[in-house]
Formats: sequence, structure tokens, C-alpha cells
Amino acid sequence: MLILYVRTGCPFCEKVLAAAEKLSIPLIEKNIADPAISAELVARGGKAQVPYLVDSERGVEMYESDDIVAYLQEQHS
Ligand SMILES: N[C@@H](CCC(=O)N[C@@H](CS)C(=O)NCC(=O)O)C(=O)O
Repeated sequence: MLILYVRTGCPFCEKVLAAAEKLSIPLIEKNIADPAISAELVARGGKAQVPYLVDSERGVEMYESDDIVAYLQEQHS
């Protein structure tokens, strides 16, 4: 299962969510508006920047919306 850390109103997050929807890839969203979720993200990646993808099955984690979209497209093909 894929987890995407997001923040409401973040255009980079919207771009990733739209790509995932187009590819029919389900994502669990975690919103860093919740301080506990934000702290969880910083513990994982080192900074409170969104979007941030976690693919726990493959041990892959990344920032950067363009990289995340490319990764999702790779997974779909
Ligand atoms: N280049 C990044 C930009 C992401 C970005 O700027 N996200 C904003 C929210 S829209 C953010 O998390 N800013 C806080 C920070 O960078 O620490 C991407 O494409 O994902």
C-alpha cells in the first residue's frame, strides 16, 4: 500500500493525487495539518515538505512531486 503525506491546499499534492487517480492507484493520504502526522513525516524524511510518498512494500520513500508522479507511472506500466 502506498501512503502519501499531503497538506490541504498544496498544489504539488493535488498534482500527485490527480496522477494517482488517473492511473487508478490507491493512496492512503496522511495530512500534516495534524501535528502528530507532521512529526511522523519529519521523522521519516527529515523535513515537513509535502508531497512525500511511502511505498513500504518496496522500501521506497521520496519527496518531489515530479519524481512521485514518475514513480507512480512506472508502477502502473
Ligand atoms: N519541489 C517540490 C515542492 C513541494 C513544496 O513546495 N511543498 C510545499 C507545500 S505546497 C511545502 O511542503 N512547503 C514546506 C517546505 O518545503 O518545507 C515538489 O514538487 O514536490
